[in-house]
Amino acid sequence: MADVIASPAVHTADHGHHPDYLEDPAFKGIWSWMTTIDHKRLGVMYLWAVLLAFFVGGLFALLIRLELMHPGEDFMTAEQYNQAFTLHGAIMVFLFIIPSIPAALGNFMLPLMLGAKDVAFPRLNLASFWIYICGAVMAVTSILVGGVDTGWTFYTPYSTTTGGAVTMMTMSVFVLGFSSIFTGINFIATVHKLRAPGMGWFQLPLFVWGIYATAIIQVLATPVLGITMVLLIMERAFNIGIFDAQIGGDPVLFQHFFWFYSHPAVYIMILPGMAIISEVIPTFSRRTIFGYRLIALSSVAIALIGFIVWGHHMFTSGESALAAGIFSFLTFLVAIPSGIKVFNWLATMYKSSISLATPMLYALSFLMLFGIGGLTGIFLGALSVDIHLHDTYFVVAHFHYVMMGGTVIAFLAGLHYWWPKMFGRMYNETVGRIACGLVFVGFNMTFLTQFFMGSQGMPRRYYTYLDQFQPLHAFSTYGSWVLGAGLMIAAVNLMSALRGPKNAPENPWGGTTLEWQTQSPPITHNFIGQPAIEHNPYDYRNFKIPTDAV
Ligand code: HEM
Ligand SMILES: [Cu+2]
Repeated sequence: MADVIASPAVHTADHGHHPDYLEDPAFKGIWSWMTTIDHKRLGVMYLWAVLLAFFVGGLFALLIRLELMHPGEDFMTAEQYNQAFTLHGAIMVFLFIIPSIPAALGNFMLPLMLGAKDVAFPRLNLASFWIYICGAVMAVTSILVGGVDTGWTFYTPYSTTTGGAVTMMTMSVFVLGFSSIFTGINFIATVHKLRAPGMGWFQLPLFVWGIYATAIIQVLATPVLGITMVLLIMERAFNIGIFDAQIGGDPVLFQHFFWFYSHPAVYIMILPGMAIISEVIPTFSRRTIFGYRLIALSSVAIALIGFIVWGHHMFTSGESALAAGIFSFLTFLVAIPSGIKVFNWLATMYKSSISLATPMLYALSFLMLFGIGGLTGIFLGALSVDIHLHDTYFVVAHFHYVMMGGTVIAFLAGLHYWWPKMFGRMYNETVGRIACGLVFVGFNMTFLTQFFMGSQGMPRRYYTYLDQFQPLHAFSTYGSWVLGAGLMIAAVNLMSALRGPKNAPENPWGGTTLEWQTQSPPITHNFIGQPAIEHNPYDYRNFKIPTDAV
């Protein structure tokens, strides 16, 4: 790793207190927020929007779980149940999890970590936000004008023949895609062009590498989803026949198009989560990260290999044995760069004095839950096993362990890690830890049971089931209540801190990356003068931990 460039730090404290981005008199009033080109304000606006989407998606999840408490119709008809899981999945994927870390936390932290005043294209950043809002309004409208019952995957031929607001929902997915693409373009240009002097690629914080790899997928894969949605809308409107077998089309072709985007898309969801864990673990282990370069490059490796495994979603769709064999082999390959990250995180903690603050508790939860999610992915990548488990609750449990147990838990780690920096307030640590415990226990109650049900043949997307599954379904539902309670307590704890005084120090956790060299919350233009690279990221041998760090 190249030597550090020594020059005087430009800690804002040296220059007295300056108005922060939240209270800057130059930017007062709701209009200044709606037209802001400040990456920090846009990050915060995305944060509230994705948290609202998570809340709505979570409500649908609790309704699904409540209906599944007993076999047969409890308070939903079969049709309503189909709509509920479709909306749960679509909202959670397109409105919450894809923008959650890159557009909210990434937008706020990326320029700060690079020592820049903003992203490369601030106006495009503002436009991306409003395109996201337009897409969200269209998605919500589709709920109100008939709903969608196709599943979040919109498979043909059902999606081209069923009623409801499929066209409106797929239009909203098409629109949301542009917000994702533009954000990706913005972040790639920012990392290439706005790094502080002396910050080479291997001086970048690992969060930046994760967001950069994610941006590559956002720009390359999302257009494929856009084209797929347009073809589906054309098929519904004009029966052009591309997915209609009766007139020479192929309904399975839709699955290839859809998963060519949606498998890389799962890395748009998990890579930013992994990137947060690479920030939190060295900080609370007070230890230089193990294998910095391998972690950095494994993010890019995951992004690239992720483009060549989509066929593992179609092992039971009549795919040729050769194609299935190749996709199965390539799927195992993805486990290698993911394994490198997990190994290096564990090696970083080995024999270090770990501080169990809330962000670190979530990071440790991530390691366990993502571990289970990743390993069960290997089960599903094995042909003979997947033939048995495809479309069962084993698959539902697997992707919730990766999406919820992985990304959402990492999102919570990042939120608690950067909350003092974003809003200048510390939250109640004890309540934070209790909420984390409830989330961990509730999550495993909800989803661990689903592995057992799935391996015994419980199909997904059914509102009713054989009596033998009732005890496990009931336990899973109780778990979703504990999980919901934990998430609620975490949210109230963070929000109530906003009513308190700005008591957070510049660097409450003793982090080494540049965002901790700014005021809490940061000033409008982030730094006074050009911040300097004083040491490499996570280099605790050359870093003096501030006295007021917890
Ligand atoms: C908050 C706790 C959550 C609970 C209790 C929950 C529960 C469920 C359940 C029970 C199903 C299966 C429905 C069925 O197949 O009949 C499901 C499906 C799904 N969930 Fe979740 N979920 C949660 C969070 C999430 C999150 C954070 C994501 C983010 C990606 C997500 C994405 C999905 C997707 C994509 C489906 C498939 C929907 C479909 O089959 O079309 N869920 N969820
Ligand atoms: Cu996949």
